[in-house]
Amino acid sequence: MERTLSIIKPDGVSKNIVGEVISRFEKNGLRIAALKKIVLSKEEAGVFYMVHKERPFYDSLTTFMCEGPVVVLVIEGASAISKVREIMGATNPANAAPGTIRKDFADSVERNIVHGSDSLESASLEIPYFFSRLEIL
Ligand code: 3AN
Repeated sequence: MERTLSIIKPDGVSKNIVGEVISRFEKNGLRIAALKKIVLSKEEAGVFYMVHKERPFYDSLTTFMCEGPVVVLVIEGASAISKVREIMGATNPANAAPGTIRKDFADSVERNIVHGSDSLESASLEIPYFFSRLEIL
């Protein structure tokens, strides 16, 4: 059993596909262990994406991430980390496999609808960034 952090980004929320994204996780046997809708500050988005600090898209990415509400989720299940990433599709929607969330809904490599932790180590840092122990059921 694994837990992973997912974020439905501001583009996913404004396209009104929160339910669709969650449904794709649930239909693949994953369970929602925690969920909330929040608005990130530029600083909070910046800390979350700190690993990309030196990348040319860091400023634009962190501005995008706080342009509107996001839905953050803890997702639980067998191989949850790799399953969520498979359901999301490749970072660039142009390269994403058919039937993935990013292929179906993303507008660009930056505005790509959804985040999913990329490793056990990232998940173990990202989950407590948003949720306390008491909020994860
Ligand atoms: P993933 O979300 O697929 O793990 P990462 O960790 O490489 O991808 O990138 C984090 C986020 O940064 C992506 N979800 C996307 O929003 C943005 N991003 C990645 N690469 C680019 C790029 N070349 N140009 C603009 N934004 C990017």
